[in-house]
Amino acid sequence: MSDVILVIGDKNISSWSMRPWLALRHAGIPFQEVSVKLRQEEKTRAAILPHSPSGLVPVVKVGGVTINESLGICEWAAERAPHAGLWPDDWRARAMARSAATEMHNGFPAVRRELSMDILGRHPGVERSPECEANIARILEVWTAARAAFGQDGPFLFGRWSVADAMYAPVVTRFITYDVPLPAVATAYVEAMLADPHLQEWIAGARAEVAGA
Ligand SMILES: N[C@@H](CCC(=O)N[C@@H](CS)C(=O)NCC(=O)O)C(=O)O
Repeated sequence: MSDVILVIGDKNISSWSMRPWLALRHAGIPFQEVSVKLRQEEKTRAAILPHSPSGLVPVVKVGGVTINESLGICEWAAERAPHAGLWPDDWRARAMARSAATEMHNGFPAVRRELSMDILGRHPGVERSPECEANIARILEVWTAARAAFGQDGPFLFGRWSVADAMYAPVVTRFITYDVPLPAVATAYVEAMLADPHLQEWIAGARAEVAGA
């Protein structure tokens, strides 16, 4: 049994959980998965707190420590599996990938608020505020710049799959859920992400959880 425990929320809606889960899968790090049902008010908090003093998921428990924050977990995964290449090799690409990942981690509040993750849902008619449109435009700018500068070696933002892709995976599913019109470069990226077997496994897990709810 693995010494790594990853505590996550519901796969259909927990965008923050999806990111490190994908990173651990891509890194080939075995882990025990513990799932907490979100949006149950005090019950959710009571279920999370024994695992995570921050009261939030995702969290990794390993070696007697607790690692919270999705990006912090991805960084730990990159260190734990250095040969998995969770960050690009080239320092320029790596710097840009870190910048893209952190911009996602603390940015795009209108996208997060107005287009909340609902992988299996389809809500094409949802109105978007100007702030949300501006967030979307900036995301597309980040994707386009990454693909143009470093996309030669593969279909992901920096060619090979990286933590930057983990951070934007929930945006990919949101663009589908809310039927956001995309330029060709973004459509190709979305298709590549959806073809990723690990993302497919996560989506299948979401389907199973929703069916069993
Ligand atoms: N900045 C945190 C955000 C984590 C977060 O907001 N998690 C949500 C679920 S996606 C949560 O735990 N909510 C607790 C609740 O719903 O009670 C991260 O990057 O991990």
